Amino acid sequence: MRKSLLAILVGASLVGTGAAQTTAPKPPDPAKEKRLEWFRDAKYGMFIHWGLYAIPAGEWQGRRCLGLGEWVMNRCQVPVKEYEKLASQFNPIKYNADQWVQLAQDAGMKYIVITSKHHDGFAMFKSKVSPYNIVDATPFKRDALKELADACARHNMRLGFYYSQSQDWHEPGGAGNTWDFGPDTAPDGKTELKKYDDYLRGKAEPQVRELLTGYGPVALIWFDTPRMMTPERGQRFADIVRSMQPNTLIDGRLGTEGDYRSTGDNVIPSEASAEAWETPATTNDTWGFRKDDTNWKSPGQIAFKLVDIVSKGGNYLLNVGPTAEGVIPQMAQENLRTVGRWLKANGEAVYGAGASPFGDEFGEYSSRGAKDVRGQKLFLPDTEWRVTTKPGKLYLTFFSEPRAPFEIPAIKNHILRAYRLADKAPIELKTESGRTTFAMPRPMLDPMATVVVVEYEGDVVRR
Ligand code: JFZ
Repeated sequence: MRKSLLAILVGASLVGTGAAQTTAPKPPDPAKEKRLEWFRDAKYGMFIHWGLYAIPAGEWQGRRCLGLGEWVMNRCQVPVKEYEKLASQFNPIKYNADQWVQLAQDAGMKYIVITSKHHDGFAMFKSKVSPYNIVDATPFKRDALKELADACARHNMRLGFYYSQSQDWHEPGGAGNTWDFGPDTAPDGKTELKKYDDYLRGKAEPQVRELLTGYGPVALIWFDTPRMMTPERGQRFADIVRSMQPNTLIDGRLGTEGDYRSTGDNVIPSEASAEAWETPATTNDTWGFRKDDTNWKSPGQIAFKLVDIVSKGGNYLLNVGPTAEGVIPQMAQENLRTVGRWLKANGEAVYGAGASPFGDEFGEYSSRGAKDVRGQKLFLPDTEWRVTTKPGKLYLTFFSEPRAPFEIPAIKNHILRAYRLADKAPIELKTESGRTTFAMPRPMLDPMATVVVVEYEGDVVRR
Protein backbone atom coordinates (compact mmCIF):
# COMPACT_ATOMS: atom_id res chain seq x y z
CA MET A 1 0.00 0.00 0.00
CA ARG A 2 1.26 3.41 -0.90
CA LYS A 3 1.55 6.08 1.71
CA SER A 4 -0.83 8.97 1.21
CA LEU A 5 0.57 12.31 0.03
CA LEU A 6 -0.62 13.81 3.26
CA ALA A 7 1.42 11.41 5.36
CA ILE A 8 4.51 12.15 3.29
CA LEU A 9 4.07 15.89 3.61
CA VAL A 10 3.43 15.75 7.31
CA GLY A 11 6.55 13.61 7.66
CA ALA A 12 8.50 16.14 5.60
CA SER A 13 7.37 19.05 7.72
CA LEU A 14 8.65 17.30 10.83
CA VAL A 15 12.21 17.25 9.58
CA GLY A 16 11.95 20.89 8.61
CA THR A 17 11.24 23.69 11.00
CA GLY A 18 7.94 22.24 12.05
CA ALA A 19 5.61 24.03 9.67
CA ALA A 20 2.14 23.18 10.92
CA GLN A 21 0.18 21.10 8.44
CA THR A 22 -3.50 20.60 9.01
CA THR A 23 -4.57 17.03 8.39
CA ALA A 24 -8.36 16.97 8.62
CA PRO A 25 -9.97 16.98 5.14
CA LYS A 26 -12.03 20.13 4.74
CA PRO A 27 -15.28 20.32 2.77
CA PRO A 28 -14.78 22.02 -0.61
CA ASP A 29 -14.78 25.81 -0.39
CA PRO A 30 -15.94 27.42 -3.68
CA ALA A 31 -14.37 30.82 -2.89
CA LYS A 32 -11.02 29.15 -2.30
CA GLU A 33 -11.28 27.10 -5.49
CA LYS A 34 -11.99 30.30 -7.41
CA ARG A 35 -8.96 32.05 -5.86
CA LEU A 36 -6.82 29.07 -6.79
CA GLU A 37 -7.77 28.90 -10.47
CA TRP A 38 -4.81 30.86 -11.83
CA PHE A 39 -2.44 29.14 -9.42
CA ARG A 40 -3.46 25.66 -10.53
CA ASP A 41 -2.86 26.59 -14.17
CA ALA A 42 0.39 28.50 -13.62
CA LYS A 43 2.49 25.50 -12.47
CA TYR A 44 5.84 27.29 -12.47
CA GLY A 45 6.90 30.35 -10.49
CA MET A 46 10.06 32.24 -9.59
CA PHE A 47 11.04 32.57 -5.95
CA ILE A 48 13.46 35.41 -5.17
CA HIS A 49 15.37 35.53 -1.87
CA TRP A 50 16.98 38.95 -1.68
CA GLY A 51 18.04 40.97 1.31
CA LEU A 52 20.97 42.34 3.31
CA TYR A 53 22.34 38.79 3.62
CA ALA A 54 23.46 39.03 -0.02
CA ILE A 55 26.31 41.29 1.18
CA PRO A 56 28.05 38.81 3.54
CA ALA A 57 27.05 36.06 1.07
CA GLY A 58 27.73 33.23 3.52
CA GLU A 59 30.72 34.73 5.35
CA TRP A 60 31.07 36.92 8.43
CA GLN A 61 34.37 38.76 9.01
CA GLY A 62 36.33 36.21 7.04
CA ARG A 63 34.64 33.29 8.79
CA ARG A 64 32.52 30.93 6.74
CA CYS A 65 28.99 30.52 8.11
CA LEU A 66 27.65 27.17 6.97
CA GLY A 67 24.04 26.76 5.97
CA LEU A 68 21.62 28.86 3.99
CA GLY A 69 22.82 32.30 2.83
CA GLU A 70 19.81 34.11 4.33
CA TRP A 71 20.52 32.48 7.71
CA VAL A 72 24.00 34.04 8.07
CA MET A 73 22.98 36.29 10.96
CA ASN A 74 21.71 33.28 12.87
CA ARG A 75 24.43 30.81 11.90
CA CYS A 76 27.23 33.18 12.88
CA GLN A 77 25.27 34.67 15.81
CA VAL A 78 25.75 38.21 14.55
CA PRO A 79 24.43 40.77 17.05
CA VAL A 80 21.68 43.07 15.80
CA LYS A 81 23.91 46.12 16.27
CA GLU A 82 26.52 44.59 13.92
CA TYR A 83 24.17 43.13 11.33
CA GLU A 84 22.21 46.38 11.10
CA LYS A 85 25.30 48.11 9.69
CA LEU A 86 24.86 46.13 6.47
CA ALA A 87 21.99 48.44 5.60
CA SER A 88 24.35 51.39 5.19
CA GLN A 89 26.29 49.33 2.59
CA PHE A 90 23.31 48.06 0.63
CA ASN A 91 23.41 49.76 -2.76
CA PRO A 92 22.35 47.34 -5.52
CA ILE A 93 22.93 49.73 -8.42
CA LYS A 94 22.61 46.98 -11.02
CA TYR A 95 19.06 46.16 -9.90
CA ASN A 96 16.67 46.38 -12.84
CA ALA A 97 13.20 45.08 -12.09
CA ASP A 98 12.23 44.82 -15.77
CA GLN A 99 15.19 42.53 -16.41
CA TRP A 100 14.17 40.23 -13.57
CA VAL A 101 10.61 40.02 -14.83
CA GLN A 102 11.91 39.46 -18.35
CA LEU A 103 14.03 36.57 -17.05
CA ALA A 104 11.00 35.02 -15.36
CA GLN A 105 9.10 35.37 -18.60
CA ASP A 106 11.92 33.89 -20.71
CA ALA A 107 12.07 31.04 -18.21
CA GLY A 108 8.37 30.32 -18.74
CA MET A 109 7.49 31.20 -15.17
CA LYS A 110 4.01 32.55 -14.51
CA TYR A 111 4.40 34.20 -11.11
CA ILE A 112 7.07 35.72 -8.91
CA VAL A 113 7.35 35.54 -5.12
CA ILE A 114 9.96 37.83 -3.53
CA THR A 115 11.13 38.16 0.07
CA SER A 116 9.60 41.35 1.45
CA LYS A 117 11.05 40.66 4.89
CA HIS A 118 13.02 37.55 5.77
CA HIS A 119 13.92 36.30 9.26
CA ASP A 120 16.57 39.04 9.58
CA GLY A 121 13.74 41.54 9.93
CA PHE A 122 14.87 43.92 7.19
CA ALA A 123 12.05 45.20 4.96
CA MET A 124 12.87 45.35 1.25
CA PHE A 125 10.09 47.94 0.86
CA LYS A 126 9.29 51.39 2.23
CA SER A 127 7.68 50.90 5.61
CA LYS A 128 6.20 53.46 7.96
CA VAL A 129 6.17 50.85 10.70
CA SER A 130 9.93 50.37 11.01
CA PRO A 131 12.83 52.49 9.74
CA TYR A 132 14.75 49.25 9.20
CA ASN A 133 13.82 49.23 5.53
CA ILE A 134 15.40 49.63 2.12
CA VAL A 135 14.27 53.24 1.60
CA ASP A 136 15.03 54.70 5.02
CA ALA A 137 18.15 52.74 6.02
CA THR A 138 20.21 52.35 2.83
CA PRO A 139 22.08 54.64 0.42
CA PHE A 140 19.99 52.99 -2.31
CA LYS A 141 16.82 54.68 -1.03
CA ARG A 142 14.63 52.96 -3.65
CA ASP A 143 11.63 50.76 -2.92
CA ALA A 144 12.74 47.57 -4.70
CA LEU A 145 9.36 45.93 -4.29
CA LYS A 146 7.48 48.87 -5.74
CA GLU A 147 9.76 48.80 -8.78
CA LEU A 148 9.19 45.07 -9.13
CA ALA A 149 5.43 45.46 -8.72
CA ASP A 150 5.38 48.12 -11.45
CA ALA A 151 7.50 45.97 -13.76
CA CYS A 152 5.23 42.97 -13.13
CA ALA A 153 2.20 45.08 -13.97
CA ARG A 154 3.85 46.12 -17.25
CA HIS A 155 4.66 42.50 -18.16
CA ASN A 156 1.41 40.96 -16.93
CA MET A 157 3.26 38.90 -14.36
CA ARG A 158 1.66 37.98 -11.03
CA LEU A 159 3.59 39.03 -7.94
CA GLY A 160 3.46 37.64 -4.42
CA PHE A 161 5.39 38.48 -1.25
CA TYR A 162 7.25 36.20 1.13
CA TYR A 163 6.82 37.60 4.65
CA SER A 164 8.45 36.04 7.74
CA GLN A 165 5.64 36.54 10.22
CA SER A 166 7.10 34.75 13.26
CA GLN A 167 10.84 34.93 13.08
CA ASP A 168 12.24 38.44 13.23
CA TRP A 169 15.80 38.46 14.52
CA HIS A 170 15.86 42.26 14.61
CA GLU A 171 13.08 42.67 17.17
CA PRO A 172 13.18 41.67 20.85
CA GLY A 173 9.60 40.41 20.52
CA GLY A 174 10.11 38.41 17.33
CA ALA A 175 10.95 34.70 17.36
CA GLY A 176 14.37 33.27 16.68
CA ASN A 177 17.03 35.66 17.96
CA THR A 178 18.33 33.80 21.01
CA TRP A 179 21.83 35.35 20.91
CA ASP A 180 20.66 38.94 21.53
CA PHE A 181 17.32 38.42 23.22
CA GLY A 182 17.45 34.98 24.84
CA PRO A 183 15.28 31.92 24.22
CA ASP A 184 11.77 32.24 22.77
CA THR A 185 10.28 29.90 25.36
CA ALA A 186 11.08 28.50 28.79
CA PRO A 187 12.60 24.99 28.97
CA ASP A 188 9.05 23.59 29.05
CA GLY A 189 8.88 24.66 25.38
CA LYS A 190 5.53 26.32 25.99
CA THR A 191 5.83 29.33 28.31
CA GLU A 192 6.59 32.29 26.05
CA LEU A 193 9.42 34.56 27.17
CA LYS A 194 9.02 37.22 24.50
CA LYS A 195 6.34 39.81 23.84
CA TYR A 196 5.25 38.14 20.61
CA ASP A 197 1.91 39.88 20.42
CA ASP A 198 3.58 43.27 20.78
CA TYR A 199 5.86 42.40 17.87
CA LEU A 200 3.01 40.94 15.81
CA ARG A 201 0.70 43.87 16.38
CA GLY A 202 3.45 46.49 16.21
CA LYS A 203 5.38 45.30 13.16
CA ALA A 204 4.36 42.12 11.36
CA GLU A 205 0.62 42.77 11.03
CA PRO A 206 0.96 46.43 9.96
CA GLN A 207 3.72 45.55 7.49
CA VAL A 208 1.52 42.90 5.90
CA ARG A 209 -1.14 45.61 5.63
CA GLU A 210 1.39 47.87 3.91
CA LEU A 211 2.20 45.15 1.39
CA LEU A 212 -1.50 44.74 0.63
CA THR A 213 -1.95 48.49 0.18
CA GLY A 214 0.79 50.03 -1.93
CA TYR A 215 1.72 47.35 -4.47
CA GLY A 216 -1.37 46.63 -6.56
CA PRO A 217 -2.99 43.21 -6.59
CA VAL A 218 -0.91 40.78 -4.53
CA ALA A 219 -1.07 37.26 -5.97
CA LEU A 220 -0.15 35.59 -2.71
CA ILE A 221 1.54 36.03 0.64
CA TRP A 222 4.10 33.39 1.43
CA PHE A 223 4.26 33.13 5.21
CA ASP A 224 6.95 30.90 6.69
CA THR A 225 8.19 29.01 9.75
CA PRO A 226 5.10 29.48 12.00
CA ARG A 227 7.04 29.18 15.27
CA MET A 228 4.61 30.70 17.72
CA MET A 229 1.60 30.90 15.49
CA THR A 230 -1.30 29.85 17.64
CA PRO A 231 -4.49 29.42 15.57
CA GLU A 232 -5.64 32.75 16.94
CA ARG A 233 -2.49 34.61 15.85
CA GLY A 234 -2.50 32.94 12.45
CA GLN A 235 -6.12 33.89 12.02
CA ARG A 236 -5.28 37.56 12.56
CA PHE A 237 -3.01 37.44 9.49
CA ALA A 238 -5.60 35.52 7.50
CA ASP A 239 -8.22 38.13 8.40
CA ILE A 240 -5.93 40.96 7.27
CA VAL A 241 -5.31 39.27 3.92
CA ARG A 242 -8.94 38.29 3.32
CA SER A 243 -10.35 41.67 4.26
CA MET A 244 -7.86 43.73 2.26
CA GLN A 245 -7.42 41.59 -0.88
CA PRO A 246 -9.86 38.69 -0.99
CA ASN A 247 -8.18 37.17 -4.06
CA THR A 248 -4.74 36.97 -2.48
CA LEU A 249 -3.67 33.40 -1.78
CA ILE A 250 -2.16 32.31 1.53
CA ASP A 251 0.54 29.62 1.31
CA GLY A 252 0.75 26.57 3.56
CA ARG A 253 3.09 27.94 6.22
CA LEU A 254 1.02 30.53 8.04
CA GLY A 255 0.16 28.19 10.85
CA THR A 256 -3.54 28.19 10.22
CA GLU A 257 -5.36 26.97 7.16
CA GLY A 258 -3.87 28.38 3.96
CA ASP A 259 -5.13 28.05 0.40
CA TYR A 260 -2.64 25.43 -0.67
CA ARG A 261 -0.10 23.06 0.80
CA SER A 262 3.60 23.89 0.77
CA THR A 263 5.87 20.87 0.88
CA GLY A 264 9.16 20.84 2.74
CA ASP A 265 11.90 22.70 0.90
CA ASN A 266 12.96 20.78 -2.22
CA VAL A 267 10.59 17.94 -1.30
CA ILE A 268 8.64 16.42 -4.17
CA PRO A 269 5.99 13.94 -2.98
CA SER A 270 5.99 10.47 -4.48
CA GLU A 271 2.30 10.53 -5.44
CA ALA A 272 -0.29 12.74 -7.09
CA SER A 273 -2.81 14.74 -5.09
CA ALA A 274 -5.97 16.60 -6.10
CA GLU A 275 -5.36 19.27 -3.49
CA ALA A 276 -3.45 22.41 -4.60
CA TRP A 277 0.21 22.23 -3.55
CA GLU A 278 3.61 23.70 -4.26
CA THR A 279 7.23 22.64 -3.89
CA PRO A 280 9.54 25.53 -2.98
CA ALA A 281 12.97 24.66 -4.35
CA THR A 282 16.48 25.97 -4.91
CA THR A 283 18.50 26.19 -8.16
CA ASN A 284 21.65 25.48 -6.16
CA ASP A 285 21.76 24.68 -2.40
CA THR A 286 20.90 28.05 -0.88
CA TRP A 287 18.02 30.53 -1.16
CA GLY A 288 19.81 33.79 -0.36
CA PHE A 289 23.04 34.37 -2.33
CA ARG A 290 26.21 32.61 -1.12
CA LYS A 291 29.42 33.22 -3.01
CA ASP A 292 30.62 29.65 -2.43
CA ASP A 293 27.53 27.86 -3.73
CA THR A 294 28.00 26.81 -7.35
CA ASN A 295 26.11 23.53 -7.07
CA TRP A 296 23.67 24.44 -9.84
CA LYS A 297 20.96 22.07 -10.93
CA SER A 298 21.18 21.38 -14.65
CA PRO A 299 18.41 22.39 -17.06
CA GLY A 300 17.58 18.70 -17.46
CA GLN A 301 17.15 18.29 -13.71
CA ILE A 302 14.94 21.37 -13.55
CA ALA A 303 12.81 20.24 -16.49
CA PHE A 304 12.39 16.82 -14.90
CA LYS A 305 11.36 18.26 -11.54
CA LEU A 306 8.88 20.59 -13.22
CA VAL A 307 7.16 17.85 -15.20
CA ASP A 308 7.37 15.44 -12.25
CA ILE A 309 5.60 18.01 -10.03
CA VAL A 310 2.96 18.84 -12.67
CA SER A 311 2.30 15.12 -13.19
CA LYS A 312 1.46 14.96 -9.47
CA GLY A 313 -0.82 17.99 -9.56
CA GLY A 314 1.54 20.54 -7.99
CA ASN A 315 3.42 23.77 -8.69
CA TYR A 316 7.18 24.36 -8.81
CA LEU A 317 8.38 27.56 -7.11
CA LEU A 318 12.02 27.76 -8.14
CA ASN A 319 14.34 30.17 -6.38
CA VAL A 320 17.06 32.55 -7.47
CA GLY A 321 19.27 34.46 -5.03
CA PRO A 322 20.42 37.81 -6.48
CA THR A 323 23.74 39.35 -5.41
CA ALA A 324 24.13 42.50 -3.33
CA GLU A 325 24.54 44.39 -6.60
CA GLY A 326 21.12 43.23 -7.73
CA VAL A 327 22.26 40.65 -10.26
CA ILE A 328 20.78 37.16 -10.61
CA PRO A 329 23.74 34.75 -10.91
CA GLN A 330 24.60 34.11 -14.55
CA MET A 331 24.46 30.32 -14.24
CA ALA A 332 20.95 30.43 -12.79
CA GLN A 333 19.88 32.75 -15.60
CA GLU A 334 21.27 30.46 -18.30
CA ASN A 335 19.78 27.30 -16.84
CA LEU A 336 16.37 28.90 -16.42
CA ARG A 337 16.41 30.23 -19.98
CA THR A 338 17.33 26.79 -21.35
CA VAL A 339 14.28 25.29 -19.63
CA GLY A 340 12.27 28.27 -20.89
CA ARG A 341 13.19 27.45 -24.50
CA TRP A 342 12.04 23.88 -23.94
CA LEU A 343 8.77 25.21 -22.50
CA LYS A 344 8.22 27.43 -25.55
CA ALA A 345 7.91 24.26 -27.64
CA ASN A 346 6.43 21.98 -25.00
CA GLY A 347 4.54 24.20 -22.58
CA GLU A 348 1.21 22.71 -23.63
CA ALA A 349 2.19 19.63 -21.58
CA VAL A 350 2.74 21.80 -18.50
CA TYR A 351 0.55 24.90 -18.20
CA GLY A 352 -2.99 24.09 -17.17
CA ALA A 353 -2.20 20.38 -17.36
CA GLY A 354 -3.59 17.87 -14.90
CA ALA A 355 -1.97 15.05 -12.97
CA SER A 356 -1.15 11.60 -14.28
CA PRO A 357 -4.09 9.18 -14.41
CA PHE A 358 -1.60 6.33 -13.87
CA GLY A 359 1.13 6.64 -11.24
CA ASP A 360 3.14 3.50 -11.88
CA GLU A 361 5.67 5.61 -13.78
CA PHE A 362 6.60 7.45 -10.54
CA GLY A 363 8.47 4.42 -9.23
CA GLU A 364 7.73 2.11 -6.34
CA TYR A 365 8.42 1.41 -2.71
CA SER A 366 11.35 -0.83 -1.97
CA SER A 367 10.19 -4.43 -1.81
CA ARG A 368 13.06 -5.27 0.54
CA GLY A 369 11.63 -3.18 3.36
CA ALA A 370 14.37 -0.52 3.21
CA LYS A 371 13.64 2.73 5.10
CA ASP A 372 14.42 6.32 4.14
CA VAL A 373 16.07 8.94 6.38
CA ARG A 374 12.73 9.61 8.06
CA GLY A 375 12.27 5.95 8.88
CA GLN A 376 9.53 5.61 6.30
CA LYS A 377 9.35 2.99 3.58
CA LEU A 378 11.97 3.83 0.97
CA PHE A 379 10.53 5.06 -2.32
CA LEU A 380 12.60 4.30 -5.38
CA PRO A 381 11.66 6.90 -7.98
CA ASP A 382 11.69 6.21 -11.70
CA THR A 383 12.82 9.10 -13.83
CA GLU A 384 12.31 7.78 -17.34
CA TRP A 385 8.94 9.37 -18.15
CA ARG A 386 5.98 11.27 -16.73
CA VAL A 387 2.37 11.80 -17.78
CA THR A 388 0.33 15.00 -17.73
CA THR A 389 -3.17 15.46 -19.07
CA LYS A 390 -5.72 17.72 -20.70
CA PRO A 391 -9.21 16.71 -21.85
CA GLY A 392 -8.77 14.09 -24.59
CA LYS A 393 -4.98 14.17 -24.40
CA LEU A 394 -2.17 12.42 -22.59
CA TYR A 395 1.24 14.06 -22.67
CA LEU A 396 3.99 11.48 -22.24
CA THR A 397 7.25 13.27 -21.48
CA PHE A 398 10.35 11.10 -21.91
CA PHE A 399 13.60 12.05 -20.20
CA SER A 400 15.47 9.13 -21.66
CA GLU A 401 14.79 6.97 -24.66
CA PRO A 402 12.08 4.41 -23.83
CA ARG A 403 12.61 0.80 -24.79
CA ALA A 404 10.93 -0.03 -28.09
CA PRO A 405 8.16 -0.83 -28.40
CA PHE A 406 6.85 1.38 -25.61
CA GLU A 407 3.47 0.28 -24.27
CA ILE A 408 0.94 2.96 -23.33
CA PRO A 409 -0.73 1.95 -20.04
CA ALA A 410 -4.11 0.38 -20.81
CA ILE A 411 -7.08 2.76 -20.91
CA LYS A 412 -10.69 1.97 -21.83
CA ASN A 413 -10.98 5.00 -24.15
CA HIS A 414 -10.35 4.46 -27.84
CA ILE A 415 -6.91 5.85 -28.76
CA LEU A 416 -7.07 8.06 -31.84
CA ARG A 417 -3.54 9.18 -32.71
CA ALA A 418 -0.14 10.20 -31.43
CA TYR A 419 2.41 12.85 -32.41
CA ARG A 420 5.48 14.62 -31.10
CA LEU A 421 4.44 17.84 -29.40
CA ALA A 422 7.37 20.05 -30.42
CA ASP A 423 7.18 19.46 -34.21
CA LYS A 424 3.81 17.70 -34.55
CA ALA A 425 5.50 14.76 -36.34
CA PRO A 426 3.04 11.85 -36.39
CA ILE A 427 3.96 8.75 -34.44
CA GLU A 428 2.77 5.40 -35.65
CA LEU A 429 0.71 3.41 -33.16
CA LYS A 430 0.29 -0.36 -33.13
CA THR A 431 -2.69 -1.89 -31.37
CA GLU A 432 -2.78 -5.64 -30.75
CA SER A 433 -5.19 -7.42 -28.41
CA GLY A 434 -5.98 -4.20 -26.54
CA ARG A 435 -2.33 -3.09 -26.09
CA THR A 436 -1.16 0.03 -27.84
CA THR A 437 2.53 0.53 -28.49
CA PHE A 438 4.80 2.85 -30.41
CA ALA A 439 8.50 3.23 -31.10
CA MET A 440 10.03 6.55 -30.19
CA PRO A 441 11.71 7.90 -33.35
CA ARG A 442 15.51 7.98 -33.14
CA PRO A 443 17.32 10.06 -32.17
CA MET A 444 14.97 11.60 -29.57
CA LEU A 445 14.02 15.04 -30.87
CA ASP A 446 15.16 16.70 -27.67
CA PRO A 447 17.52 14.59 -25.55
CA MET A 448 16.54 16.66 -22.48
CA ALA A 449 12.86 15.78 -22.73
CA THR A 450 10.65 14.77 -25.64
CA VAL A 451 6.87 14.94 -25.39
CA VAL A 452 4.54 12.52 -27.20
CA VAL A 453 0.88 13.52 -27.31
CA VAL A 454 -1.61 10.66 -27.29
CA GLU A 455 -5.17 11.64 -28.22
CA TYR A 456 -8.04 9.51 -27.03
CA GLU A 457 -11.82 9.55 -27.36
CA GLY A 458 -13.70 11.41 -24.64
CA ASP A 459 -12.42 13.97 -22.15
CA VAL A 460 -11.40 11.84 -19.19
CA VAL A 461 -9.28 8.72 -19.08
CA ARG A 462 -11.24 5.61 -18.05
CA ARG A 463 -9.16 2.80 -16.65
C1 JFZ B 1 12.31 28.41 5.40
C2 JFZ B 1 13.30 29.52 5.72
O1 JFZ B 1 13.81 29.37 7.00
C3 JFZ B 1 14.38 29.53 4.67
O2 JFZ B 1 15.32 30.57 4.94
C4 JFZ B 1 13.78 29.74 3.29
O3 JFZ B 1 13.15 31.02 3.23
C5 JFZ B 1 12.77 28.64 3.02
C6 JFZ B 1 12.02 28.85 1.72
O4 JFZ B 1 11.82 28.51 4.07
O5 JFZ B 1 12.87 27.17 5.73
C7 JFZ B 1 12.10 26.05 5.84
C8 JFZ B 1 10.76 26.08 6.17
C9 JFZ B 1 10.01 24.90 6.23
C10 JFZ B 1 10.60 23.69 5.94
C11 JFZ B 1 11.94 23.64 5.62
C12 JFZ B 1 12.69 24.81 5.57
N1 JFZ B 1 9.83 22.48 5.98
O6 JFZ B 1 8.63 22.51 6.26
O7 JFZ B 1 10.38 21.39 5.65
